[in-house]
Amino acid sequence: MISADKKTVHILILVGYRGQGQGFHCQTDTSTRSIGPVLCSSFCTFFISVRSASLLNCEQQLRFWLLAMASSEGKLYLGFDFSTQQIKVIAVTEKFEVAYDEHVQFDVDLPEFKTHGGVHIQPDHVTITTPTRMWVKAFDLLLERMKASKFPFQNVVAVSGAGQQHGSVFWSTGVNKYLRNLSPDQTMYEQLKDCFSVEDSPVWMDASTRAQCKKLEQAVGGPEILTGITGSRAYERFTGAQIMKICETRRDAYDNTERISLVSSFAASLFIGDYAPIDHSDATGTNLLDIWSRDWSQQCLEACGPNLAQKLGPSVHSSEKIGQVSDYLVSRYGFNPDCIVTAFVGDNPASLAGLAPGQGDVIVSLGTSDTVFLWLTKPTPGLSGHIMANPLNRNDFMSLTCFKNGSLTRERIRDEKAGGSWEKFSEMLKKTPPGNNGVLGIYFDQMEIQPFIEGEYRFDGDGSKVDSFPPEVEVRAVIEGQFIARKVHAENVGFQLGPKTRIIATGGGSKNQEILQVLADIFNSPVYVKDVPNSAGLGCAMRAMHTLEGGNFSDMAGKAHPSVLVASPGQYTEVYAKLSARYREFEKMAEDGSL
Ligand code: XUL
Repeated sequence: MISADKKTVHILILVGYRGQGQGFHCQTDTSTRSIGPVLCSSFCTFFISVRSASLLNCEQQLRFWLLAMASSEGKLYLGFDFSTQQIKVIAVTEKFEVAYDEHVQFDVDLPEFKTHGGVHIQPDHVTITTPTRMWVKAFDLLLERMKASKFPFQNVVAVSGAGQQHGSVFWSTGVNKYLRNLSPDQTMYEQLKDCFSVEDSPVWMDASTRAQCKKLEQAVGGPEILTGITGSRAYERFTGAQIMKICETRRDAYDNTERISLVSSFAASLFIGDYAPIDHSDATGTNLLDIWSRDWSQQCLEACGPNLAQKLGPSVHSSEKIGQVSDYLVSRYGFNPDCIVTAFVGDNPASLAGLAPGQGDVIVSLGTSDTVFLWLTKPTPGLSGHIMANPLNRNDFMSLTCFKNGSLTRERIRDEKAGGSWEKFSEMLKKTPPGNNGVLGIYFDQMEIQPFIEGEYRFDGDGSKVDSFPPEVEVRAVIEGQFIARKVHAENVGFQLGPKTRIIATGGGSKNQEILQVLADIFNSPVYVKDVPNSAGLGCAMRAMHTLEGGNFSDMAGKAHPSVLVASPGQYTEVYAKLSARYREFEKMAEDGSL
């Protein structure tokens, strides 16, 4: 029952025993929706008054109800995501229900910093930074919002978080004493705003370090050798080249830096009230960590700046407990002093955790650009893609390969050949056989990352170049061409198909059954879908839970968000082996310039 006066909505929820997994109906003036699962096993009544809640929708009401339950008895786990445009927080209960979420959007909530999309783009268009102190102010604001909504901080038993990868924070010499002795009477912003030797943090969008990348590769003996040590050749956005640039162009600032954090370990530092260690998975986004030993590589450190090992501090595995929440957070917000903090990680490793794969799984995220994550045990680092430390399993790896031409290209072909309709597109896809009678189409509307080319390339069954395909053939060609490329690059970094391989599809493109069938046929593996909004934040809340409670992460998290089988492979191994070999030849020709 819900009654409302102007400022307050009273929600009276009577929940009877219905067994776990069943839903209940939540009714508002505008909607009646079924929401589940219900947690209670006996009759219970909650009366919650929510101020200014006329805008509350059904889901929010349920969350406050879950929150109310948690305040009286339950444990909560928090996952933060310090991403490019906002900071988000998600709280989950022991049974993985999302009890709360909140965010601060930099451009909207902190307009005084004049960011666009959370960043400043300098006039050269390649230098892209974020004011470091804005992140501190945003964090204060987020915690104040949580406090204002009566968030039960005392119930939080474990916290972790993620940060946009590669971004760096430079702490001035001697400032750790401020971080360790924050006064609960003031905001963190008031106390930390002048603690940074470099005021504008380089972020992952920065591409201003071409010269430093070349130097780093040369210093270790070439791009292949750097890849063999760190899992990636030198990339402009990676932190090693960014640090080298600061050392070269702002030597005073470099010398006055006591600690360099990544965005993830910087955020963790605000939680523990001390410099936090960098976790292995995010450290593999710096070109400075040896992926095999998981220690900083002396050679790479020396190439990027003096005394760098000291400035970076230790690195730890992502599942490690790095401390407890600070006295500041306990006094100012009412956190439980025993609440543990698990190492913060990069957003991509955090998403891997949120999607809860198992060893050997392949995650294919079909979005504006397509990203393939692999859980690898024996990687073969190559010049395309990145090998990173696996955030879940200490000795394993993950790979991350991004393809710029994803759903926008699929949508263009849908618009041109299927009148803008996915239904028609699917019908057309069914009219052509798997393997498309040997034709191969490659569509790079934008300059692709690997191979580094643009344009459309069509080959008939004999491998001869042609100008066009019939509409149905084109529809299949775009999907097959893209997925064959995803598979070839997965194989390049060490992916080996096995009888237990599962493909987990996520993102907008994972809604189309026929497209997923092609994915299953090409990878010769079953395809599952998982719909996990805010996978990075959720992954961190689950990682925090795992550090505290132990056990097998994949088992634990798999229960939270079971994946649903949507497509099983047909028998097309040979057909696609031939097409994959032809795609490899195509990439070789693209590299030689002989296309
Ligand atoms: C990964 C990368 C981006 C950022 C975005 O290498 O640069 O995905 O992590 O936050």
